[in-house]
Amino acid sequence: MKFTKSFFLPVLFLLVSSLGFAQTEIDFKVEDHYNKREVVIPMRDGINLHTTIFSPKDTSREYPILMTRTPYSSRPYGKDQFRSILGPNEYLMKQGNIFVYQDVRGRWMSEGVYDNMRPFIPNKKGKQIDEASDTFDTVEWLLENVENTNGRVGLWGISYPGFYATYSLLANHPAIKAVSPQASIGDFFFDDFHHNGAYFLSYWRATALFGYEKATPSDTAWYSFPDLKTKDQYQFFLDAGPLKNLDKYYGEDNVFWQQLKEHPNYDEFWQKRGIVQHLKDIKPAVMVVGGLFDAEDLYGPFNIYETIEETGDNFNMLVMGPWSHGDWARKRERQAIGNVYFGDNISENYQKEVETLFFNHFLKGEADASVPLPEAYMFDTGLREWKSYAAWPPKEAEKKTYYLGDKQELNEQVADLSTMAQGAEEFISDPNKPVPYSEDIKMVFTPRKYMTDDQRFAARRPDVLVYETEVLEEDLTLAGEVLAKLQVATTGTAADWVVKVIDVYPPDAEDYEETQDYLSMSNYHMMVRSEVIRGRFRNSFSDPEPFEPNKKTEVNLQLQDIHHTFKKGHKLQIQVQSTWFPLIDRNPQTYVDNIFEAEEEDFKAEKHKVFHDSKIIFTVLE
Ligand code: PG9
Repeated sequence: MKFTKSFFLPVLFLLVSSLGFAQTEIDFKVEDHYNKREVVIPMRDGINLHTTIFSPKDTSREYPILMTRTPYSSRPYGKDQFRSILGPNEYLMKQGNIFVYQDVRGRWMSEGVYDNMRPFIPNKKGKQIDEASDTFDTVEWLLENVENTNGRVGLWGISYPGFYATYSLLANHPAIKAVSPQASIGDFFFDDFHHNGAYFLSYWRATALFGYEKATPSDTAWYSFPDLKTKDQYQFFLDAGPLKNLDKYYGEDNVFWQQLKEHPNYDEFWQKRGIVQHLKDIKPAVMVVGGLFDAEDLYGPFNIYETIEETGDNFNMLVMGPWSHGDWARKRERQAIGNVYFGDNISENYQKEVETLFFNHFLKGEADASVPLPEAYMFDTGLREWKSYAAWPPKEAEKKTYYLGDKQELNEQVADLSTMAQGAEEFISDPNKPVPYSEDIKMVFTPRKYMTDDQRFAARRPDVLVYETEVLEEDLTLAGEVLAKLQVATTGTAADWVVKVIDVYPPDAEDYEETQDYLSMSNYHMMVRSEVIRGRFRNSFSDPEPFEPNKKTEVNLQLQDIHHTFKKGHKLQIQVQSTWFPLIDRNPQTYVDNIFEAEEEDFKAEKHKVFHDSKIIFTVLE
């Protein structure tokens, strides 16, 4: 945010927000307060998009339009079928807005052909379309055909709808005044289906949801998920063997599965589908929202916020809470992820005091710099409290280097780096006995709980290296990115590298209500951040290269930002491993051009080394 504005005072912010809310009714029924209208809106190329409009029955005043565009359907369809809640939260619903839900092109009741992460076309000609032109044409139609609008439009969306909200920033429609991309996909090579080139095998079932085309508008699902006849995801995917064996579940008609297989590198196919690169000189007010433990889309929120911040002078803020994917939109008294509890009413307070304030200010209010919201509203997941910053990462943060030292110690100081550089830890990485990413057995649509799960099960495996500090004598706050600069070698010609940042709780840590029975928070190894890079992409995501066997090689891996205080009495731990199954697919560890075409015999156990001059560079707030 570049506005010069009054210094942000938390007490002002809380005061304004508490005054802004009429007593909400206890039992609010949408159909008692809103009229529903279902229309098809023609786009410039003649394709009709199914759009549902909810207008307040009270026509004594004007309202902004708040819209979301989704590939997941605007259900329930039918004039007298109503959702239980409209909009991003119940407060905005009860205060009165015009809410619009649209099936994006090629999905559900809309016409056209779907294109995953449809590429943005900067200088569209004639009837050329993309999601920006579809948004522009929709806004034009709504302003001309919906009564009681105040002429201002806001958009919001979580995950894929967050991508379409982000995309709306490129529509350049003057009526679009406020956009909140939430857990937005930024780029499918770094969000969801891949992380730094490693294919997320755990998303394989989701390919059914996005891969099949439909010929006509449909109010029922035209796709189905494969019946794998087991709930044991690790065993299923291990028994399946090389990725090519999964073809028996998806045919040529699964367009997205074919695209995933044909584009294993960050080639033009993926590059042109990334949205972050286009977010320059943005005009509408933006509030980027995400979860610090969001397993699906973390790259998106941080990189969308950062790119807008670097290139625009609009109001642009970041909110990152102790949330998994989309938690902030749910009302849950106790906010917990897996075994770890973070506090009460965190999502409700955010909805009431941040999200509603943002949209009211820019869609109904002054829409200027006076908005009492901070540049970065960040939850410290170690202290379990919110912090407000004038910049993200905080300008006062500094880089601090730790080494993956001898005796698997995580050292800030090293005596003799040249000696260190000769030493290394080594382990056998066997793709036929990969490190599980979780102790959980069940097949899930997309894994989430592992983001805070206990990592002791991994720490006790010989193919996981563990480096940790002494018990901390004072709090250590990480606020920003983590950069792993590994020095590695392998007897093979290909390898993946996984780095995990772990908060080791003290032996006397108390259990939470949510802590699983077989576990205890005593000595809990809480995952705080984790990331993987497919080693072939260490120098370029577009031009992969093999490792030279036994040659010491640098592999740099950027982990997504952290905002976590490792409290006095805890330990900071780093784990390094080369398999993470079946979160990601197995690397054969023999270099092949395309792992989707690897053969059984390509998969070989290899000896990997991590040298002691490998380092982790943290962003630390003193
Ligand atoms: N970004 C999420 C997702 C995309 C593709 C597959 C699975 C999940 C989402 O839109 O929920």
